[in-house]
Amino acid sequence: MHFFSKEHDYFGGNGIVGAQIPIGTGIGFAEKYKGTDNFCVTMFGDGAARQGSLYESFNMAMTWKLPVLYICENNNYAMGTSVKRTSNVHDLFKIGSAFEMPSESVDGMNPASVHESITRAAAHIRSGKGPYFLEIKTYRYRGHSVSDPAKYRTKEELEIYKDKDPVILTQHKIVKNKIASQKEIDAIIDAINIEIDEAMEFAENSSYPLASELYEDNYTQKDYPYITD
Ligand SMILES: Cc1ncc(C[n+]2csc(CCOP(=O)(O)OP(=O)(O)O)c2C)c(N)n1
Ligand SMILES: [Mg+2]
Repeated sequence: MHFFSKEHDYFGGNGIVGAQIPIGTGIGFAEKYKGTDNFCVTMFGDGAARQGSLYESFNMAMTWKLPVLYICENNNYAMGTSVKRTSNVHDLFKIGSAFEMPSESVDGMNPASVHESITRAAAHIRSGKGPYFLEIKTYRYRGHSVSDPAKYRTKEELEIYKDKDPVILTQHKIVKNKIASQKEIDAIIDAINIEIDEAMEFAENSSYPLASELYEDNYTQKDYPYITD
C-alpha cells in the first residue's frame, strides 16, 4: 500500500479507499496540461467504486477529456461485503454510462482479454478523446487480510475460481506453446522466492527508523524543521 516510485512514475496505493481516484484524475490533468502523450492508469477495487469521489472524478475527467484509464478490479468483495449488497448496480462498467464514458467489462481471468482491452483503451485515450473505464472481473482467493477468515463465501465458489486461475493457466499455455519449459518457470519462481526471503530477512534484521524519519520524503518536510529525535 505504501510503495511509491517517482523514478517509475508509480504513485502508490492509498489507505483511504477510493482516494486514489481523484489523485489519478489530477495526474491525468497534469499530463494534459504539460502536453505529454502519457495517461494515468488509476486502479481501484469494487468497494472503492462506491465512493462519491469516483463520481466527481468521472464527471470532471469527461468534461475536460482527461487522459486517464480507470481500472476497477472487481473481485466480488469489498473486504467481506459482496458487490450485490452495496448497490442496485452490479455490473460496475455501467457506472461510466452516466458520464458517457467509454466503458467495458473485461474477463480478468483471461490475460489476453485484459491485454486487448487495455490496448484499445490506450489508443482511445492517446487520440485525445478523454478517459476510458474498464471493469476487470477477477477473484480474490484469500481473505482481504490476515484477519479475514473469508467465511462470507462458500468453498464451492472458491473452487470454481481456482480452476480458472490465470497465473496457472498462463504457465500451462507457456509450456504447451514451448515458450519456456516448466523447469525454466520453476527456476524463475525459485529466484523470486529467494528475493522475497532476503527482503524479509533484511527487514527483520534492520533497526527501527528514527522518529525524525517520519518527516522525511513528505511534501511537508520543510514545514517541520523543529522535529528532532
Ligand atoms: C474511506 C475508507 N473507508 C473504509 C476503509 C476500510 N476498508 C479498507 S479496505 C475496504 C474494502 C475495499 O474494497 P475493495 O476496493 O473491493 O478492495 P478489496 O477488499 O477487494 O481488496 C474497506 C472498507 C478505508 N480504508 N477507507
Ligand atoms: Mg474488492
